[in-house]
Amino acid sequence: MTVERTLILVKPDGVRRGLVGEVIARVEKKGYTISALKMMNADRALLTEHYAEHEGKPFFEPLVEFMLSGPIVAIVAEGNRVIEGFRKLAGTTDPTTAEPGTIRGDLARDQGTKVVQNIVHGSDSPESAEREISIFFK
Ligand code: DAT
Ligand code: MG
Repeated sequence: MTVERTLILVKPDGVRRGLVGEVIARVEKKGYTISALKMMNADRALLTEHYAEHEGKPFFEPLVEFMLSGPIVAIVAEGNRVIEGFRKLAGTTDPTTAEPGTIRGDLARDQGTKVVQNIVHGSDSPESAEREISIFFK
C-alpha cells in the first residue's frame, strides 16, 4: 500500500465562488483524509517557488497575478494513491474539455483570460507533493 500526501489548493476563483466546501466534500467523499487546512493570502515569493517549473512561460505572470487576486485555501490530503486520485477528481487543466464529473469539468469554464482559471491545484508527483507541502506548511 502506498499511503501518500498531496497538496491541494482552492484557488482564488474557487474561494470567490464559494466552492471551498464543494471541493473538500468531493475529497472527503472519495475517502481521502484531510490532514491540514488553512485559508491564506499567498505572496509573490511563495507562488514563484510553488510554480517554479512554469517560470518563463507566457502564462506565468498572469498565473501569479491570478493567485494573488484573493485568498486561497491550502489543504493536505492523505490516502493510498491520493496524488493520482485527486488529479482525476480535479480533471484536466483546460476546464472546457475537462470531463463532466470532475471539479474542473463541472464547475469551471475557459473565461478567455491569459491564464486558465480552474478552481484547484493538485500536486502531480510524490516529489512535487512533498516539495509543495513544505512551501505551504512551513
Ligand atoms: P495543472 O494545474 O493541471 O497541473 P499546470 O501545472 O500545467 O496545470 O499549470 C498550472 C496552471 O497554469 C494551470 O492550472 C492553469 C494555468 N495554465 C497552464 N497551462 C496554461 C496555458 N497554456 N494557458 C493559460 N494558462 C495555463
Ligand atoms: Mg501542475
